[in-house]
Amino acid sequence: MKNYTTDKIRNVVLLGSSRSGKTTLAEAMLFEGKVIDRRGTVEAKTTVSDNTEVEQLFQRSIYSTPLFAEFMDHKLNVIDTAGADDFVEGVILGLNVCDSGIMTVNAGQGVEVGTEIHARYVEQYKKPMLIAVNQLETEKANWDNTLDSLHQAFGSKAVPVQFPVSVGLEFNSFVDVLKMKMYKFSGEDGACQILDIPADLAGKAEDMKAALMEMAAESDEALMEKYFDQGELSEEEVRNGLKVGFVNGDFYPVFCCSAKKDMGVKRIMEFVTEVAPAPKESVNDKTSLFVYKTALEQHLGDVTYFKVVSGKITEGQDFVNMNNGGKERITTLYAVAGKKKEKVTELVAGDLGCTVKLKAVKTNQTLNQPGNEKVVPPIEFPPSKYRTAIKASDEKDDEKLGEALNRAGAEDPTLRIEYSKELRQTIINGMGEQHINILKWHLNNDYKIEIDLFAPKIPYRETITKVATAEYTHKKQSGGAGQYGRVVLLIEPIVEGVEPTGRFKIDGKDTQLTIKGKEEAALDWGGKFEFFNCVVGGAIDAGFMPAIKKGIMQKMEEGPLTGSYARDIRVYIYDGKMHPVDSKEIAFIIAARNAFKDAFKQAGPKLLEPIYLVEVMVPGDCMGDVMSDIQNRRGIIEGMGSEKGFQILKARVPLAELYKYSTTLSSITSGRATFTMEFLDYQQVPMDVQEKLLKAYEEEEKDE
Ligand SMILES: Nc1nc2c(ncn2[C@@H]2O[C@H](COP(=O)(O)OP(=O)(O)OP(=O)(O)O)[C@@H](O)[C@H]2O)c(=O)[nH]1
Ligand SMILES: [Mg+2]
Repeated sequence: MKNYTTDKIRNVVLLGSSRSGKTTLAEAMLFEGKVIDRRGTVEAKTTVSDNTEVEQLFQRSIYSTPLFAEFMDHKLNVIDTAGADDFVEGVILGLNVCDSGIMTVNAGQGVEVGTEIHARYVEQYKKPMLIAVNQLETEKANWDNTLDSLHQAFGSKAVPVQFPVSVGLEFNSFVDVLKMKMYKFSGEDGACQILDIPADLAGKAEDMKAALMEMAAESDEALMEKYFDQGELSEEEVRNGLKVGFVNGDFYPVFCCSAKKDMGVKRIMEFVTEVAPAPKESVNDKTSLFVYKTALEQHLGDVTYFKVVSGKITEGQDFVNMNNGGKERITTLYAVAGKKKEKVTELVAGDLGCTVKLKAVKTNQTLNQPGNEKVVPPIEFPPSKYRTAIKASDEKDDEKLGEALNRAGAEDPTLRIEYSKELRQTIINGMGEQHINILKWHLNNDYKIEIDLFAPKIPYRETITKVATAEYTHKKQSGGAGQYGRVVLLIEPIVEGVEPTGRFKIDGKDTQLTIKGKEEAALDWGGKFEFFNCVVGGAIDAGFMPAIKKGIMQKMEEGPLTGSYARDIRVYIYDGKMHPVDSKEIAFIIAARNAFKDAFKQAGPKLLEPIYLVEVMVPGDCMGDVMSDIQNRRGIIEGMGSEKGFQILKARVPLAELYKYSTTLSSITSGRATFTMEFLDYQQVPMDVQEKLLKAYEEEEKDE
C-alpha cells in the first residue's frame, strides 16, 4: 500500500439497526476498494468483517471491525459496528475516531429503534452522516415508506439525493440528482452504466436538484448571493455548498443501494471521497497515538488499534504510554481490514492502523513520542444496563475466571467487572443479556470454564427513624484471660439540617449528655456517621473509644437488618463499665457491636433500596405493555414524551426489580425498544418487601 497524506484519508463508521446491511455494505466497499476480489456473505460466513467464530455462529456483528479500502486515490478507513444495542461499544469508539458516518436503513423496515439509537449518538458526537437505504431489491422494500420514516425521524434534514427507478425484485437503477445521471446496474458485482436521465424522470430529478441547489446556496453567503443573482449554481458550487451543509451536519443526504448486489455502493464511496471531511489531525505536531481498541487475536496475540492523533509514525519508533509511563517500541505497522493486516511503513495524522505485541497498552490510552505531553481524553461509554452475578461452576476455576474476566473487561470497555466487597459477589455490568451471553460463550469455549450466572444481591442501605438506647455487657471470665466491657449508648437518625443537641429523655428523665469527643465521617458507601463520646466520671477510659467505634463500624458495615451497609446514624456513648484487669479492646468491640445492634432494632429501622431512573424509548403501539410492566416492577411513572416518532417513558424503578429488564423489554416490544438506566437515589423499601428480606437474611444467618 502506498503512503497516504491526511487530506487523502476518510474515516467512516458504519451505523444502523441490526441486519440493515452494514457488514454486507463493508464487504462491497472492500470489493470496490480492491482489498478483496470476491465478495463474501454473512450467511456463508465469508465476509472480511464478522470474522470471529462467535460472530459467524450468531450471524451478526458483535465487535467493531476496522477495515480499509483504497478508492479514487484515497484511503477509506471503515469501521463496521454491531447494530444490536447490547454491542454499542463499536458505535461509540467508531464515532470517536471517525469523521463521518454511513447509516444503513433497511428499505423493508424503514427507521427502526436501532437507527434511532445510533442517530442519537451521531447528534451527540456532532458528526456528519449520510443515509444509505439498503436492500432496495428485496420484495418488502418500500422507498416512499422509508422516506416517510426518515422524515419523521430526522425532519427536513433527511434529503434524498437519489431516487430508485423501481423498487423490489426489479430494482437495478436509480437517478442521482447530484450527478444528474441515471445509474443502471447489471449482474452482481457493481457493473454499472451511467446514462442520461430518461425524460419521464427528468422533471422529478430537476425538482430535487433545485431543492439541493437551494440548500447549497443556504450554506454559504457568497453562494446565496450568486444564486439570487443568477438563479442557479454549477455542479461544483452545489457540491461545495452541500459539503459545508453536510460537514456541519445540517443535512443527511439519502442514497439508494443494494449492498448484497453491490448496487450504488461505489457512488456512496465517491460521495465520501469527494464530500465527507478528511481528518482534522495535524501532521506537523509531535507524534501521538490514541488507542481505541485492543484485542487478542489468533496467530498475532495482542493487537493494538490506534489513531494517529498528531504527527506521523514510522516503524521502530519509541513511545511513552502517557497513562502508565511505560516505554513501548512499535516495530511493525499495519493497515487493517479484519483479519487481513497489510504492512505499511508509515501512517500520518488522522490515519487508523494497528500494531502487535506491545507490552502494557489498553484502550483509551495515549502513546506519545518522548517530549510530547498531550493526553487524549478517554472515550466515555454509556452506562451499563444489565447486571448479573457470576461464579465458576467449579471452585478450582476461580482464578482462571478472574484472569479471563479481567481480559474481557480490558478489551470491552462496556463490560465492567466488579468484585463487590459489599455484596461478596463478582458482578458483571454489561449492556444486555446478549452481551453477557457472548462473554459466557467465550468463557465456555475459549477458556473452557463453566460458569453460573444468577441475580446479584442488591446494595440495600439500612438506617433508623427514631432515638433508641441500649446497653450490652460483654463478660468472659471463666478460665484464661478474662474479657469485660460494658457499653451504654443512644442512637438517633442524622437528619439534614438538624443539629445534634445531646438532649434526650432517657429512662423517662430529661437528660443533657455532655459531648466530650466528637467524630464525624462521610461513609464510603454514602451517608454520614457521627460518634460522640459522652462518658463522664471515667466510666470508660477514652482509650477504649476507638475500640467502641470499631465495634459499631463493624455493624455499620454489616447492618442488623440484612447485613447491608448502614448510614446516617449518630451514636452517643454515654455510659459503661470497665474491669481493672479484664477490660480490653476486644471486650469493648463486642460490647459496642451488640449494644448498637440492639439499639438499632428498637430505633424504627428501615431498609433503603437503590432507585434507578429508567428511560424507555418505544414505538407507540407498545407503550401500554411497557407501562404496565414497569408498574408491575413497583415502578413510578415520572413522565412521558415523544421523540422522532417514538414514545419516551420515564420512571423511577427499584434496582431489585430490574434484573433482566432488557430481556423482558426486548420480548415485549419484539426488539423495537431501548432504554437507559441511571442510579437516582435511595428510597425506603415497602414494609412487605422489607419483611421478606429480613426473613431471608435471618435464614441465611442461621445457615452460616
Ligand atoms: N437482499 C439483500 N440482503 C441483504 C442486503 N444487505 C444485507 N443483506 C442481508 O441482510 C442480512 C443482514 O446483513 P448484515 O450485513 O449482517 O447486517 P448488519 O447491519 O451488519 O447487521 P448487524 O451486524 O447485526 O448489525 C444478511 O443476511 C445479509 O445477507 C441487500 O442489500 N439485499
Ligand atoms: Mg454486521
